[in-house]
Amino acid sequence: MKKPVIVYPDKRLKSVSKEVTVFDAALHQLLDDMYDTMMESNGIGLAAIQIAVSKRVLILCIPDEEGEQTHDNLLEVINPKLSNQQGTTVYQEGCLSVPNFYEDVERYEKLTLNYQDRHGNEKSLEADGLLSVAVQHEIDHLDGKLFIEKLSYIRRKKFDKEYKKLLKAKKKEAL
Ligand code: Y12
Ligand code: CO
Repeated sequence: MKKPVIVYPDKRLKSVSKEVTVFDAALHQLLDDMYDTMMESNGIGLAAIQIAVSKRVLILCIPDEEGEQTHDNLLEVINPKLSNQQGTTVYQEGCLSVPNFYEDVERYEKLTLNYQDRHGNEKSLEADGLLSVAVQHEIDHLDGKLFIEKLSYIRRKKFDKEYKKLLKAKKKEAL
């Protein structure tokens, strides 16, 4: 079932999520709810904290060459650990918790991701390109960090101004 996505400046987005120790039906339900939420919100990635669940769980569904997001491409990642980070790349990032704002962010180009699947099995993959960028963006959520914290001083000021305006307009709209 689709869940509400919490948005900046909600303080819960700053919290460090907890390791998963139990791989049970409740975890599977969380993963299924995250999938529904991400797909119905047109996202390519989502961390559990974005639906207010403080667990080290994230999902990714990177579009294929035709731009299609298929269930076969769904990656469910629990207790992720990064290693072998190499190179740098710049990608225009967006986040369901920071609506209407997209900015270039520098990240590692390539990395190794170790994680557990929904049954607790240990997995490993090599990532580059958009997958690598999205993995880093989502792991940052588990550590209470948002992509806007990686912007230069000037770009961050621009964001603060634009976002303030947006929140004001949304408040007015709700009246
Ligand atoms: C590059 C690109 C994305 C990531 C992390 C995952 N981020 C997302 O999946 C963001 C999705 C997103 C979707 C939105 O909805 C539509 O476009 C219809 C959206 O919309 C608004 O802001 C209104 C914003 C973000 C990492 C690296
Ligand atoms: Co995000």
